[in-house]
Amino acid sequence: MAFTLPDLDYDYNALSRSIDAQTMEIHHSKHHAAYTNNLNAAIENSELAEKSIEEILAGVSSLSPAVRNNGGGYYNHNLFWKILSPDGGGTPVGKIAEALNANFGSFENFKAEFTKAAATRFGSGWAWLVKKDDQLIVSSTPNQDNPVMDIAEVQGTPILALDVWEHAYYLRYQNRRPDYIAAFWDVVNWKEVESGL
Ligand code: MN3
Repeated sequence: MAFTLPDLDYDYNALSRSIDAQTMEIHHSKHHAAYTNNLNAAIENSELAEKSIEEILAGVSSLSPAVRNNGGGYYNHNLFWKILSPDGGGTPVGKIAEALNANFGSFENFKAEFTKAAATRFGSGWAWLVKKDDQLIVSSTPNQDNPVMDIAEVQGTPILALDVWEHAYYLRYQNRRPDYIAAFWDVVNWKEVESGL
């Protein structure tokens, strides 16, 4: 069973208050498609082809760089598209708000910690909100690594993700990663994030 590039739940221009349509189109139809195709090529005719992406990533320490990089790229973007929405943004309410308050003191504290993780990740990588047992933790990873991988510093289930590769923001924001991070909050789908709790 080959992995397939998921369709987005919204149009490429739907998030344009934060992310422009051309960036969305290239990011999904070229970058994410390439990770998907390269992952399939890397696991073809091996026992990995029978596993879920989570199972593959959980054992990635003993697998090839091609599986690590493309499997991570496949998984990470699947989550990223899901936690974005044209109806997103604002201040979270309900269970997710309670969980953020319990773990970080306040939504503003959480936002500051996540923003810092995204801004200070050197080079290409991701910022995460990770569910680990009953705790929520902010972390970041280089390249296409993620918290599902057995090589990650903070391991668990990511419920919020931010891609800070330059391909995610350079057309509109150029070198201004902090502006891209600030705009990201306006399109976060908190209902989807909450579903990961
Ligand atoms: Mn990307």
